Amino acid sequence: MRQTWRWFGPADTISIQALMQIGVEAVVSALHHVPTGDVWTLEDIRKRQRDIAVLPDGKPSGLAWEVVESLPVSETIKTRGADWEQHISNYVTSLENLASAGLEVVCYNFMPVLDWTRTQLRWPLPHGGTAMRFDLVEFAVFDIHLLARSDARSDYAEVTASAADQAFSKMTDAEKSALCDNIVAGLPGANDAWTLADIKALLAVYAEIPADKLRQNLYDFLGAVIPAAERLGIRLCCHPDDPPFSILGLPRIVSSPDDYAALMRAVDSPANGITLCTGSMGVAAGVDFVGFIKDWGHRIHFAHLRNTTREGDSHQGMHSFFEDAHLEGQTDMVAVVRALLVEESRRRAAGRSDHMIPMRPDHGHELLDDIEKGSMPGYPLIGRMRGLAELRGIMAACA
Ligand code: DNO
Repeated sequence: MRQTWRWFGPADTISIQALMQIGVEAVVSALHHVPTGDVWTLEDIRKRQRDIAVLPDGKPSGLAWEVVESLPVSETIKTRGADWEQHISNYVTSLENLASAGLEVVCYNFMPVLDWTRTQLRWPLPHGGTAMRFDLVEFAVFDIHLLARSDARSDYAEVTASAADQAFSKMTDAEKSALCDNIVAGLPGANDAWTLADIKALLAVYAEIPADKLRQNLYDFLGAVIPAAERLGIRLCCHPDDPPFSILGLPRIVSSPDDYAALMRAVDSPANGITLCTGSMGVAAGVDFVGFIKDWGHRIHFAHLRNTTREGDSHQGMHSFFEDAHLEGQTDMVAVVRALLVEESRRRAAGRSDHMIPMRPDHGHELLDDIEKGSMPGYPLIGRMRGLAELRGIMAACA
């Protein structure tokens, strides 16, 4: 597998020189400064390529930008809003510019309103490091009391809703605003940062968009952009919903292997592919990753490898979880990597030029100096290095 690393651009506190020392083989990046829906210009894309390939002293880094994560899909496209055609045309222009610059793998997601979501960004672990966590009671505090969404209460088990009432009654103003920020202010790489008022306005729009309609909007988006991707030699790959269940009463339509099977069949083209994210899909109990890779591995263009552990009871598919060490959560990472390596050999035998699947160690605990250095939530240096080192060990042993 191709060992990649997510780099957030020149503002990232981790340098390209550091990636060279880590032994990263290629870089995952995005033009985070471009507002969602606007065109990514060729000039901007080339500048990011240079930032990666050329070190400040002018020497080559030996690294290149190989995966785009993400070219975000605007709310206008997801909701099929008034400027849909303009946004589609901008998306296609961005794909054309990426292809002109030689980029081929483009990740996106179709999560309504919120991209990945956690309630705690630095949950203390017994060993002194920290992990990210999604606590259902805290999320219910946000939904029922801070956002005050009508009907929110009925989405939770009574025991969760009353625990949320209790927790809310004891929270300080600072704790309330920290919880809001964690959920709505946008985690690294999320499409947009919102205010509570924005979220309320968007929820009103989605009140008219049940899951079937959102699924149709996804298929309409793909119907419009996949022919362009095919023409340009681009492999789009949809990232799953994180967490893989409905939140805030919003539909989530790319949460499970079955959702992916439907998505792959709806637009049956290699350009319509998958970002396998073990950490997102693996939050649901009983996901058969090995079977999924056997069935749909030929359409997996990118892999995010990380692990989670579910906590407590589940209600309507929702539950708490935390981000565990890469080899310690509930997903059998050895089995996943082995299955991906088998897929790679199938591709080699079939003569596919894309036989190396780019993978990245997704997220990581904050460990040692990460804590003092104040890294971006989920994206610390040492925690991710630990993850990559462990995954690299599995790859070497299974090769
Ligand atoms: C979180 C990431 C997501 C991901 C997007 C893909 O760490 O995996 O932000 O980049 O959902 O579109």
